[in-house]
Amino acid sequence: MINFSSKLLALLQPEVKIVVLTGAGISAESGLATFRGPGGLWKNYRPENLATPEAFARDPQLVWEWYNFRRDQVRQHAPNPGHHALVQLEARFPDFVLITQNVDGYHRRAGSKKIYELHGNIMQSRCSQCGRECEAGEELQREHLLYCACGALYRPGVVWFGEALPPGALQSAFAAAENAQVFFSIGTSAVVYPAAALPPVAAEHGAYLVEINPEKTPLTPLVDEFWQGQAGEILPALVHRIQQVSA
Ligand code: BV8
Ligand code: ZN
Repeated sequence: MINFSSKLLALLQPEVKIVVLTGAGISAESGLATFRGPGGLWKNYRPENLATPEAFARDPQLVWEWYNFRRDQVRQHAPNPGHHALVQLEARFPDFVLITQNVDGYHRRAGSKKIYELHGNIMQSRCSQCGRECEAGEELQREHLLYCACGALYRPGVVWFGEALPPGALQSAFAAAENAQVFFSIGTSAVVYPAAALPPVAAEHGAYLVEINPEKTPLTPLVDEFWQGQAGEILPALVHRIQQVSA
């Protein structure tokens, strides 16, 4: 069990500025495959080779097959206690911001409100020509491909490797990281940029850095506390401990 330090518990006063960055690991206990862990492969393809504009240009049908498979996974599973514990933290701390690399929409589904989705949302589609956006299922389907009313192909509403992140969300995420007093990096391998730059930026600006992951990552040497384990167990325990000390 994690022994939450008195130093961290003392920092977690009601007015504290908390920022949380999550990655695919927080959805692992929901049953969704992570990118780089076991199950991250799909039909022997690596995500990095499919989540690119080049892959979509080369074989849109294959890319859509992968995204439709992942959309079904998202529909079949649900947020887990880790997502719900973050909703409780947001309710307890007014100055709380959640930044996610995940595209599964599980934080919003669990009830989180102040979210910056850096890599988009898999349950949305965007026209590759006119930019029109729609929810999954509203597209015109022909064979395995999805078309916009303008006749062009829809693409999944996510940020692919080599593509710029949504500028608004990215700027807000860095501004939040620079002002954070406590920054949690949860369930991310900390290798995908620019998201992976957020925890070091927070630390450089004086934030107390906490990492939650069953494995060490390139970020681990930088953090103030490394809690080795599953987010779905550690986060509810943290919420419980905070309730105890403030009771
Ligand atoms: C950009 C959406 C420029 C799509 C995703 C060389 C060096 C440095 C950078 C680069 C480089 N070559 C290329 C780059 C840039 C590249 C990059 O960083 N590549 C990496 C691989 C080196 N970045 C980009 O291309 C970005 N764009 O730079 O554009 C630009 C600028 C201006 C104008 C034009 C262009 C775009 C990056 C976004 C890519 N899209 N997703 C989709 O999902 O289909 S990224 C993808 O990786 C997911 O979003 C995922 O979330 C993200 C990061 O992975 P993680 O979330 O960390 O997941 P991972 O599986 O890796 O790790 C899971 C962790 O959870 C593990 O540590 C595991 O131990 C842990 N875990 C497991 N179980 C649990 C757990 N933790 C807690 N509890 C558990 N139960
Ligand atoms: Zn269109």
